[in-house]
Parts: sequence; C-alpha cells; structure tokens
Amino acid sequence: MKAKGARLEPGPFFSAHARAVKTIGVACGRGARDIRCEQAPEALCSAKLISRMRSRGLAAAWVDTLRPSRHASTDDFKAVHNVCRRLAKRVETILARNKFPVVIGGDHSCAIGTWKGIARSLESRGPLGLLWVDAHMDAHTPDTTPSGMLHGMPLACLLGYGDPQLVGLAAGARLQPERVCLVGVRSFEAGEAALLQRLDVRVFFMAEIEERGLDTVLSEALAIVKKGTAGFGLTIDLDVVDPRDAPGVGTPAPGGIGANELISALTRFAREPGLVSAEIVEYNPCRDRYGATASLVVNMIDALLCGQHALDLDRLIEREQHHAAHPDALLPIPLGIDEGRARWTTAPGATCGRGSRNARRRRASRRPGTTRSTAPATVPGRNPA
Ligand SMILES: [Mn+2]
Repeated sequence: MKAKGARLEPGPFFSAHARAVKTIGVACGRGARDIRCEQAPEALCSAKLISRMRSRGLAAAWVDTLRPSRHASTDDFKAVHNVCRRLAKRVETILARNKFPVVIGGDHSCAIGTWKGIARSLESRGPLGLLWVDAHMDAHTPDTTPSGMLHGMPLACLLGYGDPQLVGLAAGARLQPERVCLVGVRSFEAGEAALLQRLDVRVFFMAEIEERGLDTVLSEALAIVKKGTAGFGLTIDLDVVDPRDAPGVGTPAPGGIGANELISALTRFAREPGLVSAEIVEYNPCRDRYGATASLVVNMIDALLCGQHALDLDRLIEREQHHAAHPDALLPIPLGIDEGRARWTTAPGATCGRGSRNARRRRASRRPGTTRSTAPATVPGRNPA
C-alpha cells in the first residue's frame, strides 16, 4: 500500500544516482557506407539529452566528442581505429574513477573502443557481460563481410575475431562468448551467424521476442550477462526499433521492437546495480522525421538510467497549453502510481480551460467520473483503502 501523497520518484536504485554520468560523443560514421551518423552527437547534444538527465537529479555532463584525427582523413580503417583507441582509454578512465560512462555514437564500430575500454577497466575484478540490442549481428570478420564495412564487425572484434590492430586495442581485452547475448536480431548473413553459433553466443531473434515477449527475453538476457561477471554493459543500436518509430537510423530494418515497448522494458535497467556503462549508436539525424528518433534517444536514456517511463511530459504540457483555448477539451489525469510509474487516463468531465489556479487544482484532484467534487485527491491506488 502506498502512503498518502507518495511522490513520483526515480526509486532506490541505479548506480548512476550514486555516480556522475559522463557522456562521450563519437562523431565518426566512417565504419558505415553512409557516414552521416557522425552528426549524431551534435544533434543529440542540442536535443537536451544532458538537461533531461540533470532534471532527474543525475550529475550528468557531456565531457567530450571524439572525431577521427586529421591523419586519417582518407583512410576509413585508420579513422575508426584511431577513434576506438582514444575512446577505449577515455571510458576506461571514467569507469576507474567510479563514474558512469555513456557513449553516444557514431556508427556501431565505436563499440570496439567502448567495450574494450570497459572490459579492460573491470579486468582486475572479473569479466564483463554485454547485452547487444540490435537488428543485426555485427559479427562479421574481414573474411565473411560482404560490404567490408566496420560497423558490421564490432562484436566479432570484441570476441577476438577480426583485424589484429582492432582486436589488439586496450591491451587485447576481450569478451567471453558465454557472457554476451544479442536481442532483436532480424537481419544477418550466414558468415556472422556461423561465428556466433560456433562460439555458442545466445541470440534472441525478433521472432522469439514476438513469441515470448520482450520482458521475458530480457530477463533471460540479463541472467546471461550477469552470471559470473564483474558488471555488464548495454549497447543499443537504434535500428532495433521499428523504422516506423525510429526512422533516423543508419540501416533501417523493418519489423522491429516498438519504441514504447522498448522504453518500458528499459526502465528495469535503472534497478540493476551491475550496469556499468551504456551506449546508443547509429542515430542518423538526416533521416530523422520531426526529431522523433532524437526524442527516442533522450527517452531511452531517461528510462534506463532513471527508470522513467515513456511519459512525454513536454508533449503533454504542449497539448495542455494548446487545449487551454478549448474549455471542453479532455485533460489527461493520473489514475494511480504503481512502482514509480504513473498510469494516465482522460477522465470524463475533466475539462481544461482558462481559469483560476484554484479551479485548475480542483479539476486536477477530481475523481474520475465526477464533475463537481472539490474533495481532496481520492485517486484509486494512491490512497490507503
Ligand atoms: Mn549494430
């Protein structure tokens, strides 16, 4: 039973509430044919990613945006190698100082730097688990890749297969296949599937998510990355989301997870003290529509670091202001609060119009279905029975 007047609070969890969040942008799209993911950090920086985290009480900062060095101006491999080498060092140091690194790609090749650096930083305490949320497998080697693009190879590199210069980064730190799993895969080639199968890496395909539900699948995935590890990481390729909800990605693949479903599922990560770092990649601002994918990134971070549900407050406020000109329009009101999540409804009789602040307060506290009550809040689920 909730105490009367319980407030919406993030909850007693999350490592990030105890630690500062250090965000690093990777302005590099040179691992992909379409390099425009390199514009993602700048676009997301202005999408108020940091201010959202701060509004939740996190000590969050954007510490740096890495770009390929000028020496690598023509050579894509050098560009990716150079960025990953520097990225690995940065995240290694951030984690060693007990801060929480958040990496914003760039194309997915940056994962080589991120997770090698994190694995290296954890090494003395134990192995790293990694949850790879992606429409693709990203597990090609130079021998199996049809495209030659490095953003199709990072997972193989992290497992120890691929170009020796990339595999050797961060003193050759690597992941153990039994502590890695993939979620949301629906587009892949035979060569990479064969490697993962040979290594016995667990892959939760999209079909399995549809059959068993995302929450069930994530529970099993979490068990894999937590078992026997010193901590685990989460890398999210935005193309795991259905392109109808996330059009602004590098390589769209139809039939993905719905944005709201994914955000709901991500809230559980805020209660996982073992989560040591998170990465979101493959945002392509040039393909986005009305900033939908950028908002999704901000909401994803909100969900997984703060346990906040996909309640788009900005949109609700906007809608309320819009409807303020129409006294008969319905206003959404909270029905109840359940484990920090508010459930909303549009109550009959809950009109919204210009009026005194007190009148608005009365309306906000009105029980669903009644029209004239000025009684204090008697919202079901919120008060003792
Ligand atoms: Mn990917």
